[in-house]
Amino acid sequence: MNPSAVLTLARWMAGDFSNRVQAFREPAFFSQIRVCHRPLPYDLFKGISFYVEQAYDVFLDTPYRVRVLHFVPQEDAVLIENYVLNDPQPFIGAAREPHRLQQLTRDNLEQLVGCSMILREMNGVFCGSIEPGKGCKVVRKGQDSYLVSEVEVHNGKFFSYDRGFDPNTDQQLWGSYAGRFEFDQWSDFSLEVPSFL
Ligand code: CYC
Repeated sequence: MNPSAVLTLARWMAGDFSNRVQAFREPAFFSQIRVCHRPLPYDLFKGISFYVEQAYDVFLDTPYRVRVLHFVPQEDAVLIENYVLNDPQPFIGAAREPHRLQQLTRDNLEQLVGCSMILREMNGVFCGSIEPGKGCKVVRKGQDSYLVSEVEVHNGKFFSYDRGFDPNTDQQLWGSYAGRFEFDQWSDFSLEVPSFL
């Protein structure tokens, strides 16, 4: 993917997002969730990366998913590697207090193998899914699952659809049963995205 498209994707993803509209429309199916993608300093990976907190709106201070995403440009796509923090505790809340992210170093990060997303641009939209192979293992409530994830990124909103499936029966074990989450941008951090790759 050409560098300017990679930067456009990063700028569109940089922000605080909420599915409030969807959660009010279909409260039985969608909790109200916030996803905050905070750009990290260029030097961390010598490239584009984000610190991510995903939380129930009512428990914003205790996110249920804290990750780092690293963009790896490819010939005609961008690979987004997903990382966990070995010690997330000192960083909780830093998505909205970005000066604290200066303390984040690579030795605190562990890549989730098999869990990279592959995104391509089509007609001014970025679409992607988990890398093939059913290799993204997620253990929830003591049960093994593999992740199927799809994402679509627009200017000002994104859609995501994460589900876990049983490795033996391919039955869905967790995630949305009513289609994708629809997130609208509430804050814009695009000016914090590095201006080069
Ligand atoms: C897991 N969500 C994941 C994983 C990926 C993504 C790759 C597996 C690795 C991990 O545990 O982090 C999704 N990663 C992405 C997307 C991008 C990316 C979309 C593109 C930018 O780089 N997910 C939602 C809903 C919510 C949700 C709002 C309710 C279904 O979009 C939850 N995602 C969710 C959960 C997990 C997950 C609960 C498993 C985390 C775990 O328990 O380990």
